[in-house]
Amino acid sequence: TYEPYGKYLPTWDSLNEHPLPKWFMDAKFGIFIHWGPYSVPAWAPKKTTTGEYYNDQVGNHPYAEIYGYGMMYKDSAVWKHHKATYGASFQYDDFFPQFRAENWDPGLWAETFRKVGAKYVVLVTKHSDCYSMFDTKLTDRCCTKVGPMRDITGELTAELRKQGLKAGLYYSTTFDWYYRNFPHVIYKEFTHGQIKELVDQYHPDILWSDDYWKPIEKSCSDTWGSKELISYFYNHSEHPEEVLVNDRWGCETDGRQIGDFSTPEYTALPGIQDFYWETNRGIGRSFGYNQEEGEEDYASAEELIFMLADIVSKNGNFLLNVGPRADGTFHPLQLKRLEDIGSWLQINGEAIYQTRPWIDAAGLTAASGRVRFTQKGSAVYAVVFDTKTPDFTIRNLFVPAGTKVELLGSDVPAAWEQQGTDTVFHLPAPQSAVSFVLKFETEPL
Ligand code: FUL
Repeated sequence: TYEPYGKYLPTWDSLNEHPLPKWFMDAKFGIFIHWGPYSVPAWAPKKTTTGEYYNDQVGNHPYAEIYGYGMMYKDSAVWKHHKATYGASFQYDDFFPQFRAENWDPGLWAETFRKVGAKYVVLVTKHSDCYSMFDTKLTDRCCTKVGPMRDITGELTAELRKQGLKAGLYYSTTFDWYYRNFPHVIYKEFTHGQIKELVDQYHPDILWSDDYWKPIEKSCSDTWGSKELISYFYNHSEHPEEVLVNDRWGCETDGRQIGDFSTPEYTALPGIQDFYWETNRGIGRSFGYNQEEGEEDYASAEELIFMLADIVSKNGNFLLNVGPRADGTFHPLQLKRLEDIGSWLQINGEAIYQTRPWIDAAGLTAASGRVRFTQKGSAVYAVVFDTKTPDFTIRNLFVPAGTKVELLGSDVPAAWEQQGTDTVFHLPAPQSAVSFVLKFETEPL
């Protein structure tokens, strides 16, 4: 039961009044963390049982965090792997004692995330295995009672805040194979109890729900009482206008966009969007650590930097996932990707953080190089990809006379001239970087 409390009522009309916090629009780059007992088997197929690349079927899906679900599907790739590796009688919960986080240093994690340029982190506090990565009174299947014997969420959120990072918490509701056969009312009570624990104990900056995006029961317009949960979260936050929720709440909303931002997964939206959004994805094809994946499965640093610039140019954020190993360390290749993004941001972050979309998101060079635009104050930025020559042309770009053009990270101004509807640039030297940024500043009139 919810007492009427605070400004936000449990109605979409009231919740839709909630403003999008500026810090989120300024942040642009966040880190998602999928870590838990599924990081022990750390396995998902790269190929299906019939040999083609993985597909979306349970047990053949590339997401290693849903291992416990896949192992229940007889003859699936995960089922076969599980039987061969651990034996048919080994249950998912038998992984709990092996999930020990023995080398976990939350201070080092938080420092790493800050150094690679992330401004916020979203931690999975409970995935569909219903193992809680926080201190909960509502179940014994949690990190303070079996496994690490530490409060993962409590320790990490404290360290993130010491580093000046915002702390978001992810919670999976519908995709729960442990409680799924419980009566709906009991599961709903459990979910509400746990989410209230998260809010009261850790004061998240983002509550990132993972539910079906539409109701699972047609007749039910709000499967889990999401409106109550969102209003509870807003109203119980010290600064309700500084926190936010995503859009995965299992609700029928008459076609209205709900929550503060939308969450496309492994994809970017086309063009500049009015409703703020955040793409989430893994470095490879999985969120949870998949030991099958290596260099060839991971997106390159260049691709990831392109995704960041592309998303930001269209009014979004990039939430890039790391899947730590069971002991609490990062795979060196995943860490390297983050560090490469961080090095690029060191020089070019000015074109990303605190920017807003320009008139156009995308452009092309005459040699078909990809260009993404952003703006901040009186400056416009062009993030240029696929271009290693010192002289190149950006098509359909008009640069007003008197504009100062600067190559970020260099002291020498870039020369340019207008040629018809295009602009030709002459950089002091060929660029070796995967991508570079031109900054345009026009004297205010
Ligand atoms: C999806 C889940 O099924 C994945 O496991 C992952 O958590 C992703 C962020 O959301 O819906």
